[in-house]
Amino acid sequence: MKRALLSTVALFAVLTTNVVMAEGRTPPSPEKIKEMKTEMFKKIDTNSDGAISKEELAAAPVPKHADEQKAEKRREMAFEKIDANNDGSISLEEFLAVERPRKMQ
Ligand SMILES: [Ca+2]
Ligand SMILES: [Ca+2]
Repeated sequence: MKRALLSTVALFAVLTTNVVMAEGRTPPSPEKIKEMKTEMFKKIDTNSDGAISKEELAAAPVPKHADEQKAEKRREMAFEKIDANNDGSISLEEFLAVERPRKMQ
């Protein structure tokens, strides 16, 4: 369970890093984070049906230096973690419910 949570945080960190970098250096407000997450959701939801399928998540970009196999496993685990009602897709609500990674020590 702990490992799955860490993977979610790792995935989320990877996804948000791109957005934060695109947004500049200002620390984002909670509203901004929600907005960013919604944007991110829309980006991953390529067929715009309001839910992220496993396939869509698998197609989401990963950093080039990332180990493909590890990234794949992480995504699998993250998917299961985020999909709170286990219906096989991630709704925007479920996506927004993902906690922001705490500050790394
Ligand atoms: Ca979709
Ligand atoms: Ca779901």
